[in-house]
Amino acid sequence: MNVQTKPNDLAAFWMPFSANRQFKKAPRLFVGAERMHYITDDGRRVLDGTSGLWCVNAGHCRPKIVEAIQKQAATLDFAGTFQMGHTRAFECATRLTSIAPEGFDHVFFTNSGSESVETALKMALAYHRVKGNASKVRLIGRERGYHGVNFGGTAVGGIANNRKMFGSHVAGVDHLRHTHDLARNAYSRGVPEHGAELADDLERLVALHDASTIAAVIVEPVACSTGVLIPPKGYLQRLQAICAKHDILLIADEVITAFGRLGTAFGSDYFGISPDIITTAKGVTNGTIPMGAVFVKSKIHDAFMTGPEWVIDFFHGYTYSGHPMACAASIGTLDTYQDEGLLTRASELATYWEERVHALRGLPHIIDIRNIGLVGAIEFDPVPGEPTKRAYDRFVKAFEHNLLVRQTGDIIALSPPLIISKSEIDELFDTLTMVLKTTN
Ligand code: PXG
Repeated sequence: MNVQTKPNDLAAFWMPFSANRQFKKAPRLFVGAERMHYITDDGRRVLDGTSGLWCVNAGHCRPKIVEAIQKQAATLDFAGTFQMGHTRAFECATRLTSIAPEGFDHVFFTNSGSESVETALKMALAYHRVKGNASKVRLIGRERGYHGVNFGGTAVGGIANNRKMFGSHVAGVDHLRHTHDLARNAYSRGVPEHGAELADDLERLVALHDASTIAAVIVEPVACSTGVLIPPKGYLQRLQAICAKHDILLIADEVITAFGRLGTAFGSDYFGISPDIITTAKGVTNGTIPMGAVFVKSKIHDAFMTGPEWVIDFFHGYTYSGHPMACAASIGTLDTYQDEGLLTRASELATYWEERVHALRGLPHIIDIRNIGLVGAIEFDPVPGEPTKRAYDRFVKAFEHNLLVRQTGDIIALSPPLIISKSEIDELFDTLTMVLKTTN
């Protein structure tokens, strides 16, 4: 493989969610990838412990996906889907609904998780309006939630750094309390025991604002970006029941938890919940071509199909909604998931994974370890006065030792491609153990 691709100038690219000046002094650059590994510009093979950014669920450069994209590029490069169509988009939507949880019979295409979230929030508002409940306009998120970076998602999101610079331009937003409870749940294996009652926080917001003003609640089944916060037993069911009681739509933001991450096709399957709308992206194309998909129950979709047939039913969409290349990539991805049983593979590996991640307990500075499906998180006590440094230093050191992990706050998150073998799980944790033992 040609590794002579080091750019000679890093200045022009203003990198997202990055410490640009620091990165450009000591860049970490990839030039290739294959299955479980990235290849760096200096020719090292790095074990991908994060599926890129939680998206490459089937591993890198998989042949069926590569071939589908190549063929599509040479056959139909672009066709819009506003008042026109192309066959790939319909094929892709049908394939997607066939693996979705019961009742999710319709798909609206976007280009990212952020756009899926905006789409779902707007759908929820418009749904109540077409049903004659125009006063239901409030949107409820959760502290420490992440729903992308557009205005709606930023507003319902609950990460202070993502919000504080940008004002608050979406009116009528409130937040549930988060579910992270180290005092009661530290070192839980899988779903923690304590905290289902935190779902009753929604009743508090209903009492405050009145249900007649609330359109939707959006939560991630597992809040991954903010450090893998796993909901306590019964919490999501309780939240769903309260939403149903007050005619509040429940949006499950499954941008990370869909497509096999927890060992089921969707996170909603794992937790046995049935939300009204499910947002996805990332794994829908194995990260190859940007795409998002919002899954909708017929109850929502059909509510829009009541006016004159020639009138546009939902005034929303993107130039690239259902882009042919993305649809082809998604079909190739679904074929790969299906051929290799990847949507359930995490459940087969979960016990082995859990043992290895919890075996890190006792290494310096660790204050909690969490796991679910093929997701792990290690939380550290912060360096006094220097939050995030503890985990950042470990992330850099792991990369130097050919392992890619993801750092968020003082937490390291792990989410390898679902094709990982047991010996690669061993390699991942052997390297990490060495790194955690030898970093201050
Ligand atoms: N919702 C959820 C639940 C997400 O996890 C988004 C929306 C936004 O998706 P886009 O495609 O617009 O980025 C996300 C994205 C990390 C990390 O390391 C997580 C995300 C993105 C980048 C990094 O935790 N999640």
